[in-house]
Amino acid sequence: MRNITIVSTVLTTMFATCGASMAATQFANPPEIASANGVLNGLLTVAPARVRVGSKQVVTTVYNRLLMPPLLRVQPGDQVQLQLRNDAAQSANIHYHGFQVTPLGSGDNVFLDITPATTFSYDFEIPADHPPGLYWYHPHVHPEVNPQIAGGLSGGIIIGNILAPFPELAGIPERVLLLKDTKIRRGKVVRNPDPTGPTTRTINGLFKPRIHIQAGELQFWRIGNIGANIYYKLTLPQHVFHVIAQDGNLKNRLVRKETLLIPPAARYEVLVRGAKPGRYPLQAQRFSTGGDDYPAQRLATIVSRGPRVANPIPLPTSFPSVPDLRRAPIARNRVITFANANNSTNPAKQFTINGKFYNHNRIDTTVRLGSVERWTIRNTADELHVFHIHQTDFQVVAVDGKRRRFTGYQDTVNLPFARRKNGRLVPGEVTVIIPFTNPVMVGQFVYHCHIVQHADQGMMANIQVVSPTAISAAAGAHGPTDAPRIIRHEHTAKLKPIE
Ligand SMILES: [Cu+2]
Repeated sequence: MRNITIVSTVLTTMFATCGASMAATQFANPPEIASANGVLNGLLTVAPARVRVGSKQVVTTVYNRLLMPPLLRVQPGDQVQLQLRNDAAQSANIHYHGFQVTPLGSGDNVFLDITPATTFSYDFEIPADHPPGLYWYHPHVHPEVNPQIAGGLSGGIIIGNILAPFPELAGIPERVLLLKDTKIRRGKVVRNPDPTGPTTRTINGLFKPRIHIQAGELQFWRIGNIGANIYYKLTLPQHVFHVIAQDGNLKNRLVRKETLLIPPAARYEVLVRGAKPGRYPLQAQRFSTGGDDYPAQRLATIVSRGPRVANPIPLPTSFPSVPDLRRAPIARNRVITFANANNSTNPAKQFTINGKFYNHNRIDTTVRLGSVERWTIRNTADELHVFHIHQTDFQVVAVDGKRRRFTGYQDTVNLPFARRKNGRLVPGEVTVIIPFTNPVMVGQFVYHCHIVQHADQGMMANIQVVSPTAISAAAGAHGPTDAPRIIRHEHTAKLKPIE
């Protein structure tokens, strides 16, 4: 990739000398709200609060006065009964990123507008067959997602027990590493920041914590990028990331990675085995998207201690199989184009999908429930974009025309930028197969760039999944209805003020 400098691996010994005098912050998992008896009861309050980011105290709008709010721990089959109290000056709502649940009513409904000084009760079921894994939550109020996530409004969710197929891994240490960054200038959090440039990166809100591991010990790290725009290119010298899941989807085999490139919103769940005793930097390498540059930063120090564990747990070798969607009949092929508008007159309109800026009153894509579709997603810009669709996962089958080995599904994918070839601009291209087969997704939702500044500035589209029975009923009554309108405030009446 262009403009990417690999910062040479820091020598462990040198690093140890530099870090020795600093007071160490100990790593800790985020606080948790766990479901009980099949129900997740909880309250998230959106309000300004004073929080610590690295060495600085800043006032910013967060959940529950915490830079890293509670991790929600739920089980497949649970009822989510979460209250969102909005004590901030702007509207809010919650998107449950990666959830395959209803997008309607009091479900994962991004069209909800929960106005200041109200409380909304989310109430929806997580299907009993929902894939377990790491997910996350954040506001999805257009066009305020960048200021809201960048200000600190994001947290983690874990569904079920993704290690269940591997009884040999039962009880290994679980570390949740939620990566969040905050841009601070002159002592203040930058509102609606431009993505590029220095930003203070934290893990679970902790700045450069120390993570302990024993030499030879196997740990389960659940790494999520819950920032607004930033990419993380992670390295950990002398260690390997053995990926078992991506975006809450178990792989069909162990995938070995020396470097983890984590676009905004993506999650990797990995096994890490402690190297010989020493200190090792978990490093975010310098990274450029072609449009935005992120300097390197150490995220944590891994402290490996001896003696080496006597009977190390072997890595799993047998994974449950995952259906390969290339075998499914394709109901429809679509080309979806992500582009930069290069619009100098209106800073709020900079990015398009299929030539259009987002319009909440327009349905851009209508899909019949039960269809499996192949989407070729093109990026004509000279910078990276990130494709994410709500309510379903997808299978990446090709990148820039090259077939991809099938290792599992994902809900977020990096879109390579366009390149000049023989004087011609060739778009970056990712081909995905999307199963619109789960009846739970019937309704309206969105797909968009997950560099959320881009989505705020137009790079988002509305999709409607309709059940065939509903189509025939509508056709009988009023003729075909291919483009019903979304009324942004249609659910406001369902707001339940609670005092
Ligand atoms: Cu983008």
